[in-house]
Amino acid sequence: MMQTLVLIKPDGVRRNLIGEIISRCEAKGYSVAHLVKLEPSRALLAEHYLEHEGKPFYEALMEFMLSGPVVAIALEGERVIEGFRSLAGPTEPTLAPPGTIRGDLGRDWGTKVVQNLVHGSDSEESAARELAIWFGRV
Ligand code: DAT
Ligand code: MG
Repeated sequence: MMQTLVLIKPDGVRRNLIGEIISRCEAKGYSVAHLVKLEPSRALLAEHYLEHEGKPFYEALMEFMLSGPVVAIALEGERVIEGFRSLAGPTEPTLAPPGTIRGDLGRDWGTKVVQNLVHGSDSEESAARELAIWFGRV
């Protein structure tokens, strides 16, 4: 069965939105295969965000992701990779359509890095890579 990596970022955890976000995934019909709340190391985050190294927002992104606990979820179901991206909505919460996680629950807080509550893998290759980083072989 297909899986994707979902992260509830520190803003989502701080705002007590873990249940709300997981509810939306489950209501859509996807299942939580694995779940852990943790404070990731800089090394783990550097591996996760390899593609963004060197970008102007990279350091702010790392600081934000290190600012508190996150929840990592292996979410499961047919076409769940694209399905979760659709549930999450586009990167910019200001422009994300109502009905999406980022559109309903997020906004611009004037920070250097966009705080948008969730991460979702963007392809089968990313999902395999990211699930291995966060969950190893489980
Ligand atoms: P997504 O999370 O929608 O896949 P991404 O992978 O391009 O977006 O970027 C990772 C995160 O970095 C994103 O969730 C928010 C932040 N980010 C992306 N582009 C940004 C930008 N131009 N300015 C500030 N933060 C940005
Ligand atoms: Mg991405």
